[in-house]
Amino acid sequence: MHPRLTRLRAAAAVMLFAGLALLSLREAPPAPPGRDRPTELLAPAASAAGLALQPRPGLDAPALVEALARLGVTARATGGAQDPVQARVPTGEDARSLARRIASSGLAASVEEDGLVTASATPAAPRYESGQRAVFEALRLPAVWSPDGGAGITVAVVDSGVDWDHPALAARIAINLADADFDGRDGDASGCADDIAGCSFVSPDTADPSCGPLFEAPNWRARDDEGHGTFVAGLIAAGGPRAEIAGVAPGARILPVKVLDCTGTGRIAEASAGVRYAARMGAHVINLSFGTRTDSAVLRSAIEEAQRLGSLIVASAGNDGRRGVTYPAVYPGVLSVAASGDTSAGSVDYTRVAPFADFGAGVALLAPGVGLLSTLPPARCGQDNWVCEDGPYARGDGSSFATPIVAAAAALFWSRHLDLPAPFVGRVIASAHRPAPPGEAALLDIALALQARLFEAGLPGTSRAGGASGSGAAPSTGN
Ligand SMILES: [Ca+2]
Ligand SMILES: [Ca+2]
Repeated sequence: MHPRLTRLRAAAAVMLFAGLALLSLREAPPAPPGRDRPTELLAPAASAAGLALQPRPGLDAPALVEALARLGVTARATGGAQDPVQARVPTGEDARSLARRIASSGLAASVEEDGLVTASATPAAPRYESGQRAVFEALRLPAVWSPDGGAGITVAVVDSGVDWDHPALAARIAINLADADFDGRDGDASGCADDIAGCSFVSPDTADPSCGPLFEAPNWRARDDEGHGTFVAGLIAAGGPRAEIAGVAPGARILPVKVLDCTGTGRIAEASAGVRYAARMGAHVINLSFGTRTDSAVLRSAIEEAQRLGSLIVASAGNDGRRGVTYPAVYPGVLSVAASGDTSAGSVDYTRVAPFADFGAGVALLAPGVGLLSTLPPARCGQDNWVCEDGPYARGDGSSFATPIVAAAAALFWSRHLDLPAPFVGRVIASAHRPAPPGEAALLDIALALQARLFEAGLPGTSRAGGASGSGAAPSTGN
């Protein structure tokens, strides 16, 4: 079998057509500033120390500083007459209120939070330059990447498990201290006994007979005997001093949830149980790099419950190279992702859909899904066409692997706006892309996502912390 086909297997395994589910995501991007308002106002965080202002045409920076002083605002020019001006947020006023005040004065062409671009850092991981730079640059990620990007966010990888001993992942696993006593009981009512680091829902009764030792599900041993889930996890959050690659959101935590067996195949019931568990555990983002061609009331209900509990679901659109996508990617509110990476011109063009990826109006976003470098359990190197490159790292292709890039982008954005509810985060990410042809998805633009214009989009009054939450304790951060 062609290696690529093998890597695509998990996405195809648990695999109808529909193209309407994401309308709700696509219909309401954050509102752009109205044409009648000359000042462009980008959302400042309430806690921002300062604002960055672009002087309006005809007003130079020193004149703007003087005019602001008359409004009681301390400001300084950063350079030349047409360079930006920094305004300090006065004690007793929040950044948003100050931004609105300056915007309504008409003195500035634009007003925004100052400081978003200061987090810039090039990943120092040894294999970044040779193995990842092209992908990061296609995503416009390097300018906003940081080693703690995604901090405070838990991403559930509902997949074949995760190798939690992997040097690039060991420090990135969400640890559940509420049931870490190994007494055989489900002490925190999470639905899984002693689930210190995730849970497996794969049962010996339904797994492929070729799989190794399996335990009665649910079981805390969410180890990865396929490799697919570990590969997904590395793309999201690989990091730490021993990591040789950089995850998109290395500050995020991974919650391993095993629903696919050693052949990358799973059952609807087990996958649905895994989704429900992830949501109960407080996962902000749930990554589903699998799909089925059959609509399922059970799976749909699990997705709805997870959304009710406040999770954002990101799912793979499938790998059949045709128009239309798979379940659960088409369910309402699910962020559906297809792989990009057109190799027809000899080099990889990440702005175009990959030849094997499903596409069409149901796909919210494209993300790179060809030639990706990520983590693999060492025991899987050389097995089933996984080819490791000098250590427990391998290359993979597929919409399965484009999906976690979008999940990680959601983690990066959410990490900066922790009080936003999942549907809002989903709308911001779905609208952060390169220009798209009518009716088609386009490549995710992470820098754009992080500069999203929240102002006027209306910050909802609900929050994850204050809204409905699961009975299970949220995973705490382990080290
Ligand atoms: Ca226990
Ligand atoms: Ca438990």
